[in-house]
Amino acid sequence: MENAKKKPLLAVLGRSNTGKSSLCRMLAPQAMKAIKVGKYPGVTKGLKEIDNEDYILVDLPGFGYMMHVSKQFRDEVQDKIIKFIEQRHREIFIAIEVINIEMFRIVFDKYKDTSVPFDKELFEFLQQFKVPTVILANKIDKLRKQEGETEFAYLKEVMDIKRYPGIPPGNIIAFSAKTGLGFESLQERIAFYLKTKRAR
Ligand SMILES: Nc1nc2c(ncn2[C@@H]2O[C@H](COP(=O)(O)OP(=O)(O)OP(=O)(O)O)[C@@H](O)[C@H]2O)c(=O)[nH]1
Ligand SMILES: [Mg+2]
Repeated sequence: MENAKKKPLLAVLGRSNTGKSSLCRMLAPQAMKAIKVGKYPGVTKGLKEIDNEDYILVDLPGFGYMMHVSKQFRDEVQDKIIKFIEQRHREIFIAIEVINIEMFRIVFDKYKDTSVPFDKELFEFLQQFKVPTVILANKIDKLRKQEGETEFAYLKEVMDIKRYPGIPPGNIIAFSAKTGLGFESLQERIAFYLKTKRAR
């Protein structure tokens, strides 16, 4: 038990309904039943920690709209996510920020002229704490090949990760929890950061 507590954390973050829990199921198939997945935003309501051999997998609720809950509950959930990052960032060996690439441009462009859009804000927040971060352009299977490439290029351009020397270009991955596209690249990144964390 004592040992389990010392395992580093893999945190899965992002907006609601982007496929965070679906990704967690891929990473920990043995815990499939304990991880809820659903069609509406707001399925995951609390932080779910799953012991996954070398690390603790943390499936978090989504930022933004949640169905079937009050605004007060939603605000509390969002507070919890922020506190989790602020208080436990040293334990996180990798954060995976999951984006729904099908919707990314629409949501991003809506806010880009008036504020820092949320997806970028979350990434920057994690960088303030120097948390190694991988961005997944999930649901790429929903777009035609050409469109997928265009949207993925747009994501890379606006997230502008090259401003962060600690984050290599390979940390943005075109992904599909449905087809498994990108899963090998992600696993390579996870193994890399796990090894790096151990060496620290
Ligand atoms: N086509 C497609 N659907 C996906 C993919 N990943 C997830 N989904 C679907 O998207 C919906 C939301 O998935 P979840 O994994 O529950 O998303 P979440 O980010 O955990 O959602 P919240 O917990 O509500 O924030 C489900 O209907 C999934 O089956 C994907 O790569 N492709
Ligand atoms: Mg979820």
